[in-house]
Order: sequence, then structure tokens, then C-alpha cells
Amino acid sequence: MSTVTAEPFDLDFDVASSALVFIDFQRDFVLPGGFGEQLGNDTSLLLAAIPPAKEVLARARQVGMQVIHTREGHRPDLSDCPPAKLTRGGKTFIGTEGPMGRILVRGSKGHDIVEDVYPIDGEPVIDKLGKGSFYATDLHQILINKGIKTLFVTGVTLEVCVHTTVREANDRGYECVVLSDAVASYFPEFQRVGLEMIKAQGAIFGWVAESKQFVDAVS
Ligand code: TIU
Repeated sequence: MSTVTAEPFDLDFDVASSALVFIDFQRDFVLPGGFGEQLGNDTSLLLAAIPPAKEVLARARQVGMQVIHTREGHRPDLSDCPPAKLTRGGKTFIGTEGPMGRILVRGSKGHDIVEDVYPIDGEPVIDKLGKGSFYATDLHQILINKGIKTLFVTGVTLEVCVHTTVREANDRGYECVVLSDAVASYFPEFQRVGLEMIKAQGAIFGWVAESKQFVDAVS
């Protein structure tokens, strides 16, 4: 058993029953020319999460902790994209051509994960339709089969896909620790409040720790 220093209180966990989750580190969110920028955001704020994410990824691989990646996106014919999702954001953009290929479409360069945290063999990649990683995916079954109880969570964006995933996971009984410097938002205020919301009310959705505290805990 290990213990991670976290807020609102320290949490015991087992490396063998934990997973490190990387939410949507896709070019479409973190680089100019993708979905995030088309929504009117400055994508540069998201880049700050990548070095800490890369560091915890290396450590998890070193100690044999399960690693899981997710990607938000759709089939090329967009038959799995809710019409309501296609029309929002100010203009119609999912599926349109951008500098990194068709936006949020599986198989395009923009849809894929950045090199710094790219998956390797043995690390499941969950392709999801929505913001949460459990809705319409096999993530819950994979976690059950692997005996996972604790999720350390990194990714983008904090208040959208990370929050939705943590809330879904919390309701399914997982203990979630959000790594504060390895998650990012386009909005500094949402980053601050998003982290507060996780750990408020005695860990209402989960815990918050820094990536260094994760590294220390598994060392
Ligand atoms: N727009 C935004 O902040 N996020 C998303 O649309 N998806 C994810 O968070 N991955």
C-alpha cells in the first residue's frame, strides 16, 4: 500500500489497483488549428500540462502502473455525432477540414494524441463520443477486468472532459486523484475553480495532488 499526499486529505492506494489516465491529449485540443482554437480559445495554456504529464507517464511505466488514454472524436461519416453537437460552438466545425485534417474525426492527425504522451502497447486507448470517458465506451469493463479502484487523472480540458470523466468515475465507485499541474483549461479561472470543486466538501468528487506528489508516492 502507498499513500499520496493530497487535498483534502492523504489517500492510500495500491499501484496494482491504480491506473493513470490521460484524457484527450489530442492535437485538436492543444495545438493551433484544431477544435479548441476553432471554439475561440488560446490553446497555448494547455501546453503547460504536457511536461508534468510526460513525467508521470514515465514514472507509471517504470513502476508498472496501468496507463489508459482517451480521445474524443467521431466516425468519418459523423453518424455517431449527435446533431446538437455538430451545430454548437458558433459554427459547424466537427468534420470540417483543418490544417491537421478533419476536425475531431478518427484517423485524422488532429484527432490523435501528441507525441509527448503517446500510447504504447498495453495501454488501452478509449475512443469516446462525448466529454465523459464512460458514456458509450468500454472503459468501465476494462477497469473492472483489471481490478482498478483508484484513478490518477491528467488531461484536457479540466472543466470539460476531465471533470465529466471524474464525475462519472466517482459515481461508479472509483477514487479519483486529479493531478493539478497535469490538467489544463483554456480559462485560468476555470482551472482554479475546477480543482476546488473536485476536492470541496471532503472530496465530493475526489482528490487533488501535484504531479510531484504522485511521483513521490510511487517511488
Ligand atoms: N472545449 C473544451 O474545453 N473541451 C472539449 O471540447 N473536450 C475536452 O475537454 N476534451
